[in-house]
Amino acid sequence: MQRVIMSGDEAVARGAWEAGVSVAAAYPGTPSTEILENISLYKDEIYCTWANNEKTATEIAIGASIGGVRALAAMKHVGMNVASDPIFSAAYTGVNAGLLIVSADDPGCHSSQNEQDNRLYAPHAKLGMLEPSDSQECKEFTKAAFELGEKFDLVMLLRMTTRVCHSKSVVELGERAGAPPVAYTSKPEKYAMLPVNARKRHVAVEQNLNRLKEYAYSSPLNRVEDNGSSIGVISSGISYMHAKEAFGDSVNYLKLGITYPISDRLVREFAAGLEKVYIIEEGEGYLESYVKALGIPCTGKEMLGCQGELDAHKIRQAFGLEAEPEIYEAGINAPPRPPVLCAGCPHRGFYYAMSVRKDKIIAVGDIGCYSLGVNAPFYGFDIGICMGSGFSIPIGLSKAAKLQGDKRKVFGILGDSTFYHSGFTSLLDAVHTCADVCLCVLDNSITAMTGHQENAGTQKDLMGYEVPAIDIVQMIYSTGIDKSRVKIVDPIDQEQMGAAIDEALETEGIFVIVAKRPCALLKEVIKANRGARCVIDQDKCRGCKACMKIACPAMAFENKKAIIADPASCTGCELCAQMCKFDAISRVEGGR
Ligand SMILES: Cc1ncc(C[n+]2csc(CCOP(=O)(O)OP(=O)(O)O)c2C)c(N)n1
Ligand code: SF4
Ligand code: SF4
Repeated sequence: MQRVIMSGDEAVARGAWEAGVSVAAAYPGTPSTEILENISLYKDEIYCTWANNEKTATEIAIGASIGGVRALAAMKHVGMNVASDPIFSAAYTGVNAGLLIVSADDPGCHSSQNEQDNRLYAPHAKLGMLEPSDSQECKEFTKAAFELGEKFDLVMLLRMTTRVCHSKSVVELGERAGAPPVAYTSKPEKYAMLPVNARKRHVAVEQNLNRLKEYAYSSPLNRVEDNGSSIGVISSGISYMHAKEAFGDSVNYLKLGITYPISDRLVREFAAGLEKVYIIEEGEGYLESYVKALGIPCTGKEMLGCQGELDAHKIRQAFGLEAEPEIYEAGINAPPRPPVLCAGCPHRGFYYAMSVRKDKIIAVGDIGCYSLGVNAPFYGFDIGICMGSGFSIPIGLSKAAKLQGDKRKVFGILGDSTFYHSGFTSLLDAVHTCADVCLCVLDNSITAMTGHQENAGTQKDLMGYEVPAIDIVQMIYSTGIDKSRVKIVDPIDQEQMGAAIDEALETEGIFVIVAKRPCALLKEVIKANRGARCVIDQDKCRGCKACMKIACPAMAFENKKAIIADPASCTGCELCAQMCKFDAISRVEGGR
């Protein structure tokens, strides 16, 4: 038996391969991204793709499942909101071959706009749910999810969290097996969710969940650890690991692997005779509400709260256990390092041009590397809610501004991947509503924030094959918008960038700016740049700090002069050079 160290995400990918999955789709999002990246290593056996959003990813997987092959769709927690429309109805249809939705939640908002707990989706959408605690379980539970989903005709949810996705632990590898493809046969009564069929399927899914609940009582995915204590802990996922670290063998455990539906019988038998039941869970009081609804007194959320990540330290403090090891002190004292736009980032040029015209603009942002423009020194936008909203919130905002006599123009800002994800439909609304807005696509030719995933605009797909690149400018023109209202500019070139914003400010009605320049970290960009960088002539520098206004992390101010403190990260983009009135900054080719 081969044993390797894998992250949870890698182990899910391996589990999918061992389970015989044939189709996998996802939209990237931390902490789920590496699942599809690793599935692509099996591209000879698994067709995999970055879909344009989580809804289409899920629908691709639904199609494959109905078509008779095992399929998986992976996403971060907020992605499940986008995918929830097909998920709620697919739950009624059930599956032909297994269908697994993987949700990677982000307690503590390490890289997310909220910390929603997607366990709540399972009862709401009527999905069978498994929650792994480590990498081995990630692999095994992925395989089990396909078996259980097929056995009970249920769509399954594998619910993970950041620490499960990204922690590494030992995994025993297996072989690729899984069920052979099931032939597709026409069954509209099962798969066409018109009211007449949906009513019957609602009955079926309830029955199927009850069958899974029966099974859960004796399933090896749930585990009781009897340490002879009068205190029992009920937990699941990473919280079980934290509970073990905090309580050790001083309590009994009910570790739930199947967290929807939960076996009442199992919980009742575990709790019987115990003096105290603690529910240790991160996020919402999901297990606690369930256990309390069974009439079993228990304690959890009142001690732990529902915000932020859980850890053994928090549990020890909440339950008055012995002092924590010193390692926590070290963690607490680590200095914060807020993320910044990279040296040479094209978004910096856009935000600088916006910042000098700030008084005339109300700006709405979105989610991507360009979100970092919200911080000092640019304070590039005030509002940022969810993907795609950067183009639709301005519609309502501009109507409100007009009603109140606010003369500022409302700008919307989003990136290329976000435009494909849901920004385009928002643009359609802007055109349809004759909105008086300027919508800006910061097209850096890649999905940068999540680690350079291909998207509909790239000529390569996830598997490395050549595919047609879908042109954003043509998409914009396809709305019928007058071409004179669309400006395509290089955001680093301040003359072009500034002129486009000025024109937008002078134009009544819709205006679109495509600020197009590839991400500075793209391999092709780095290669084409051939080590070019900028240098600052110290004799010419007057120490006026004009170049510091762009906050490039490659620059510093020392001894009353600007310097390129980190020449290795300088890309020679020359944005700083455009700031200098004294010609002190110049680009040198092949400077490294
Ligand atoms: C619904 C949803 N799905 C996924 C994410 C994760 N996510 C955040 S930013 C981003 C990519 C943005 O790419 P792009 O719009 O091209 O901007 P860039 O980072 O390249 O500047 C993704 C996938 C999210 N926050 N919300
Ligand atoms: S990864 Fe690319 S787009 Fe993101 S901040 Fe860095 S240079 Fe800018
Ligand atoms: S040229 Fe100037 S702005 Fe561009 S990366 Fe180098 S130091 Fe930063």
